[in-house]
Amino acid sequence: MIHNKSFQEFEKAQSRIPGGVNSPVRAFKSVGIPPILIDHAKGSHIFDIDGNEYIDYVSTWGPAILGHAREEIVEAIKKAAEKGTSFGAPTVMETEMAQLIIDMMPAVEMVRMVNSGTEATMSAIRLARAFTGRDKILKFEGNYHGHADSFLIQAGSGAMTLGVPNSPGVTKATASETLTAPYNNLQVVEALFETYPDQIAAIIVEPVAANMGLVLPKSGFLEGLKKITQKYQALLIFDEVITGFRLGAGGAQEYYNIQPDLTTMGKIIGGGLPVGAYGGRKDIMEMLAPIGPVYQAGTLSGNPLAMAAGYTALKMLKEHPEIYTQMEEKAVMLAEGIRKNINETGIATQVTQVGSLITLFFNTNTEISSFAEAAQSNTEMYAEYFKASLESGIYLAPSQFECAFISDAHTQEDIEITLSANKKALENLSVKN
Ligand code: HOZ
Repeated sequence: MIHNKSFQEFEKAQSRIPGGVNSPVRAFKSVGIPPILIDHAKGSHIFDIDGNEYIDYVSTWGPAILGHAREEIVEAIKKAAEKGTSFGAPTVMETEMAQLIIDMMPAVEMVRMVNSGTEATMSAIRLARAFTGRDKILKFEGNYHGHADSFLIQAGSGAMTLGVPNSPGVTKATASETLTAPYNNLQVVEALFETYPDQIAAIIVEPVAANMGLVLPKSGFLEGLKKITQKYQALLIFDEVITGFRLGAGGAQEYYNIQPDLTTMGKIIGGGLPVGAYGGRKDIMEMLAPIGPVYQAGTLSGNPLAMAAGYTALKMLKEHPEIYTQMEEKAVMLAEGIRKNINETGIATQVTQVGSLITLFFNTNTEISSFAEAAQSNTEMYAEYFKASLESGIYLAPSQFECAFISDAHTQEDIEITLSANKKALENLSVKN
C-alpha cells in the first residue's frame, strides 16, 4: 500500500501540533511507522487520504458502534444543526437524553452531561469527595480514566503505551491522594482500606479493563469492591466510558449485575460527537450546583448537536437488543478464528474477548488479569503484526494496550477477510521468530 500523502501531511502536522496529533496513541509511535491520515469512513470501513481502504477495528475507540456515518445519526445531526449549533441554555432534548440514560443504565437515577470521558471522571471524583468528606481515591494499575491529574498514576492507554504511566506535571500532593492496587486483587484493596479506613472517598474502576488491552474482571472481583465500599462507607464508581452501552444496553453494571454508586460515561453516548456524562444515586447527584455546593459547568455541556447524535444512537441500541447478540456472535467468530490460527502457527499469544471487545496479546502468560501481566507483552511482535495487518487492509489499534471494537456494521465477510489476514500475519511472525 502507498501512504505518501499521509506521510507528507504528517510531516507538516508535526511542526504545528505536538507530535503531529491531538491525542498521543494516534501517532503510531509504538508501532514504528508514521500514522495514516483519514479522509472518511462508512460502515465498518475507513479510507485514508491516499485512497486506501481498511476494515476498521478502532471504531473511533468505541463510538462507531452502529458503524461510521450511520444514516440515522447523520440525519439527526443535520436536523439539529439547522436549528442552531449551541445555545448555552436548556433544551427539551437534554431531558429526553437524561431519561433515556436513566432507563438504560440500572444504577443511574440522575445524570449530568459533560463533553468528554475525562470531564466525567474528574467531576465524579470531586462529587465523591464532597459527598463523603474524604480526600483519597483508589484506582487500579493499568485502568485509564482520562487525563485529569488524579488519574495519571499507573495509568493505562496512551500513558502505558508511551511508558509514562505517571505523568510529570502532576503534583506530589495530588498523586498522594490517589492510591493504586493491582486489578483483580481484592486483598490489596482491603489492606488499603484497613490502612486508611476513613480517608478513601471512592474506588474508581473500569468494570472491564479495556485500556491495557482487554483484561476481564475475575469472578467475584466487582462484587468484592461493592462489599468493601459498603463496609467502609466509600463510594463505588464504575468508569463505563468504554463498557457503557457496549457490553449491553445497560453497560457492565447490567452485564455483571452490580450497582455502582456513580457511573461515568462517554464514547457511544455521543454517537460520534464529543460527549461524556456522569450519573448515579439521586442523593449524591443532588449535591451538584445549582442545588448543591459542588461546582461543575460547561458552555457546551448538553450541546444540541451532541444530544441529537447521542440520543439517536442510544435509542437505536435500546430498541434493537439483537444488535448486541449479533456483535457478540461476530466477536466470538473472530476470537475463535484467531485462536485456531494461533494453534496452527504456534505463536505465544492470548486472545481475550467479552461482548464486542477483543484483544490479541503477544504474551506468554496463560492468563492476563493485571497490569503487570499485560505489560509483559511483546510489543515488538505486536508492532510487526500491526504493520502486516495494515498492509492487508485491516486497521487495528496502533498499540498492544488497546482493544479491537466490533460494530453493528461489521459483516461476516469482514470477519473472514480479517481472519485470513490474521493467519498470514501470524505465519510470517512464526517464520521470523
Ligand atoms: N484514549 C483513547 C484510547 N483508549 C485514545 C483516544 C484517541 O486517540 O482518539
